[in-house]
Amino acid sequence: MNHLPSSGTTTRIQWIRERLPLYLVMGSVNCKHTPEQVLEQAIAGGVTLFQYREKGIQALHGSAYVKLARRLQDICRKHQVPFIVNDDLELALELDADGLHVGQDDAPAEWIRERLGPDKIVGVSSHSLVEASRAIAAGADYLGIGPIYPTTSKDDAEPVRGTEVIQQLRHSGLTIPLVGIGGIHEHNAAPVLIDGADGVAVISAIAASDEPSTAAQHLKKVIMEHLG
Ligand code: TZP
Ligand code: MG
Repeated sequence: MNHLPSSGTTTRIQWIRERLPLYLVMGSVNCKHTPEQVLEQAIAGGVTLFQYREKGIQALHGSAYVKLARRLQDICRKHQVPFIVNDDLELALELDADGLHVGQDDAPAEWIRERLGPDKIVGVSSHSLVEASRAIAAGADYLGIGPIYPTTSKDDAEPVRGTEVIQQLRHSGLTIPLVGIGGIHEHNAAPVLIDGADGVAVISAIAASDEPSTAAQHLKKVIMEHLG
């Protein structure tokens, strides 16, 4: 990944924002083709950020889990796409990943920031203004907001929020980079951006597609039209 600017600077915020437009979140269970193929094709189609999220009943464990992470990280490095780990600080440290994404039920963001230091990206899932404000105070670089629409990719998903929560965060003056997540596809991505997100995070729209590259391209086109 190109160098992440120092914390607290506007260039860092801009750097993060530029990498959020099309954020692929994925693990082996989500993929119609091999995860390596999906990631390669998704990046070719315009994915700007990647999160390794190996979750679910069929998820890999132990050395298979770590080996897949390394292979996907190699692909990201080759294309200069930042590689973020979902909810596994030890893996993020072991791999020297570019960052970590945590949910509200995971380790506290303050602690994650302290352990990773200022030179890594920290993302936090937030569902309300209170959670968002807390995550910002804890040192989050970006927020994941959702589920925007109904999703079948997360077993313990919170209730659907619609894009209103994004509007609410922006109207309250929050300027932190943020992505919407949950049930986002080419046909419903526009309102997420119109209401104030800097990008969309998707699992199935790309990973479960027959043609991840085409799926990513189509999404990217809609996104860029609305990011201006
Ligand atoms: N967090 C909120 S919704 C969700 C996560 C990880 C799942 C998103 O998957 P999909 O397939 O894009 O709806
Ligand atoms: Mg989690």
